[in-house]
Amino acid sequence: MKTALITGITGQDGAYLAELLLEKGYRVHGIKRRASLINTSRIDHLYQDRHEADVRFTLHYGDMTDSMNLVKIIQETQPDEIYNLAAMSHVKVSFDTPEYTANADGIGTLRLLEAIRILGMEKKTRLYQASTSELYGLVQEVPQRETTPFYPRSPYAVAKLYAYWITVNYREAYGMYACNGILFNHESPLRGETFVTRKITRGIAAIALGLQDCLYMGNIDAQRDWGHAKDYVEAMWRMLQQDTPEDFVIATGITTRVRDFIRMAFEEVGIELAFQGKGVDEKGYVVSCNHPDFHLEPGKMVLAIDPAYFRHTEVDLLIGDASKAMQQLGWKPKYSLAALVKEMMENDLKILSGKEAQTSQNHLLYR
Ligand code: NDP
Ligand code: GDR
Repeated sequence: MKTALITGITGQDGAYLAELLLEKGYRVHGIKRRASLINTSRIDHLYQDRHEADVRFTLHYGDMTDSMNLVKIIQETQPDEIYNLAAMSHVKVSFDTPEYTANADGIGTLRLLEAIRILGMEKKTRLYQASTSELYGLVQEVPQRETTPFYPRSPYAVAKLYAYWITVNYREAYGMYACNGILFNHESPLRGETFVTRKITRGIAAIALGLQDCLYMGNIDAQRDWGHAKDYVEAMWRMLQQDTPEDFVIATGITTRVRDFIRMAFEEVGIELAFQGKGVDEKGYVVSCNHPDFHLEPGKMVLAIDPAYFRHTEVDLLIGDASKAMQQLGWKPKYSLAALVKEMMENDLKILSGKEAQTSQNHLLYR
């Protein structure tokens, strides 16, 4: 039985990856941070009481900023594979917390690599590093592939650039099996509520249910290559099963504007949206609402631009070329964007229809 250690197991990808590895018969250890409230809602269905027989799922308290803790957990768990998914992963928040982001996302990766080396496990333990399409930043070439030059545009992306190169360096310097998955945006019903897709589906569900008046957005002209997180964790696993460690782009090859994601999500609740104007003057109005369950007054403003959500430096266009992964890993995405939007909308309608009324000020809590 193989043993895996997942950092960031309480996050979106950590939850899907833990599920996948348990299905494959792995013993799974995860690192979670101590929080004042329980933060394991995405993985509670996997929890096993430690007094049960044949426990294959175990959580350990830890943090990417704590070297000694990481050494201890790796020594205790002796993993065959480590998936480093832990990160302060919000691009806009990284402008507010740049030093912490560098520490957790950049130096945190170094701490893991050094822990493996200090423990003499560099020939046993394989490492997956959660690299990102944010590394490409300011457009140099499209579609972006493994050879496209990087030009990071946020403290988050710069921290991830360090993590990318230190992973490559440890592979070359110490012969470690360590590789970077350069993953483009991937979403799901488990996506954090402050990332754009989930903010949209949750906001629209709240509007349709009469719990919120208006969705306040930032730059809706940004273009993203969106896939489903379930497909992407499969690629992570495949990267660690090869004969030699290499870096791979994982993407769908299709890019979509944020405004078109918004339009698709509104369509799920029968609302047809007319965009008027450009940039900060942009307003959306309900033209018609034909859904039997939802009734909104015609002409009601349901979308507005709030510059508070603009970024100091933006990544305008991401579109990935995953042909290397398709050829070498035999990977390809199964979900379409339409299926993803539908699944996310259905999930948020279900969650919010069982909830207390929210105020239209809720958007202030989102980033
Ligand atoms: P999430 O934000 O959903 O999850 C991040 C995880 O990291 C959470 O479990 C979080 O814990 C944990 N974490 C944050 N800081 C620390 C820390 N200092 N020490 C220990 N754990 C920490 O991210 P995703 O699941 O979406 O992404 C997984 C990884 O992949 C991240 O590294 C992200 O940067 C990267 N990535 C994501 C992409 C995407 O589109 N989703 C695309 C490309 C890369 P807690 O629950 O306590 O907050
Ligand atoms: P991103 O994801 O920055 O690509 O990073 P996010 O969903 O936050 O933004 C995508 C695009 O939407 C625009 N946008 C808004 N974004 C947010 N969050 N809120 C808004 O109101 C809003 N309005 C417009 C953004 O400006 C941006 O252009 C994600 C994270 O998961 C990273 O960890 C990961 O590395 C990359 O994807 C690949």
